[in-house]
Amino acid sequence: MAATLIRNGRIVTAVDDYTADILVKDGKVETIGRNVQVGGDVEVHDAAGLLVLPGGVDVHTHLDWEFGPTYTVDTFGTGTKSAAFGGTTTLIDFCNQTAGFSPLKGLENWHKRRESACVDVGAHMIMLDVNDQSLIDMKTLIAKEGVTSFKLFMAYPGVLMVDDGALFKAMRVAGGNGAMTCIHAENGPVIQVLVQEAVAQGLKAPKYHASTRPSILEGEATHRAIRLAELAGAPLYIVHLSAGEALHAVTEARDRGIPVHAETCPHYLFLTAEEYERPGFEGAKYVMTPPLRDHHHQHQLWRGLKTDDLQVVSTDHCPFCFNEQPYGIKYSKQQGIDSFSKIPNGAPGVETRLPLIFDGAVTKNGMSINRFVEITSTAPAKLFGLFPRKGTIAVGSDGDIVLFDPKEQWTIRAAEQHSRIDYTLFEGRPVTGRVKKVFLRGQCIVDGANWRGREGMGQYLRRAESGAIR
Ligand code: DUC
Ligand code: ZN
Ligand code: ZN
Repeated sequence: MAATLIRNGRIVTAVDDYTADILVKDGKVETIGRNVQVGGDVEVHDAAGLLVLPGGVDVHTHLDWEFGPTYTVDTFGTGTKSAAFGGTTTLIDFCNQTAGFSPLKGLENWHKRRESACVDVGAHMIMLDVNDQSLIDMKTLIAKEGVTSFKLFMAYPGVLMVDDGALFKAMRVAGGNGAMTCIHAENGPVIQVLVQEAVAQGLKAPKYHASTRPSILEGEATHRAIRLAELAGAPLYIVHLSAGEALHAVTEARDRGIPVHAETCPHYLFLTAEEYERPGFEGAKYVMTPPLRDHHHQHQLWRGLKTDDLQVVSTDHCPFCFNEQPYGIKYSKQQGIDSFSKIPNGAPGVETRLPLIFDGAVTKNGMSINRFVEITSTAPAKLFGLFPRKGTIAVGSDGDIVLFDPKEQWTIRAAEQHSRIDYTLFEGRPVTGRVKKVFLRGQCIVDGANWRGREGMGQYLRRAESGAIR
């Protein structure tokens, strides 16, 4: 592969901030220095005036994902292209074990779908059926396939939920073999009661999605997951944390030295449950799980990012079109037009994570650019066995690099994004800070508005041990 030189940029990692040139050869950073000299066969990019950041690492996406009777609308091709335009060069995507089948079979199916990926992708395995054989298969996934994290659901009884005994057994195997347990922490059976009661009373609008999933049930499940992980001796990662009660449980455990980690998502940081009051069926766009919360939770999430009780901002990119598109009804929110309980749970976001967090955290909230890099790239790479290959700019690391203009002002528009989704949660929102160029292993794949990547160029990431920031 040809070499690439990025000149004169301000390189910012989770710890560094300096101006230098970066030479990437054969996909890896070869040299970082001043006035690096190269021959005419090297593609040169001038980064003067721009930030030079490690490619974003988004450890929570659902591409081409089966969820009950629904499917997310992005293929790996479209979802990863969208990620690239948003400055993200690494995804860890969720792969399902189908109940009654081995998780190894789930991985095999996922590999067929991920062949069209344009950026590098790893897999978390969602365990639906925890039994003697699947516990052995977990060890195979860790040792042979580089799948070093597992997600288990405490919500969705009858669809995705596993009981506490299964949760505990899976945690013990994961923790004992160098893997992270990721938990969707909401009390599913109690939510089911609330949903059934609401439906019986004829409450149909999208806003009842939020009122039937109160934050106290996220707090309870988070606390329970932490206690089970503690007993199992397993590191834990709470996905899509939205509620102050849940953060309180994480903070308390971390203060006791328990290896508990958590992510939140841009929608919980910037949007509130008021979105469900939109006219007509519009609130369905905001139906994701957990739901958007009241404003006071946001203060706590920002506090958590500041004090490192929250380590990661990921997207939970789980796109279902608002209107039925040529792909069909099973990919759209319209499935739930008659009842909030049938609205597919999930929202898009993979393309807007970096600009939203840069704007909301760095430009408007005083977060350092180092911390911005840490929560969007370095910490997720470390927690999930990808560091230092991903998550930083250093000699020997992959040449995954983003040139970012911290001053450019622009407006988020769904029509300008690259996902198959037909809306964004942030339509019309002005932001400062924009991705200008993106390099995947040294190759320029995004150049302003131009796409220079291709489907199939993304590599599978066989990950090392997960579960700790070392
Ligand atoms: N949990 C997720 O992580 N994504 C989509 C739906 C859900 O419940
Ligand atoms: Zn979840
Ligand atoms: Zn998710």
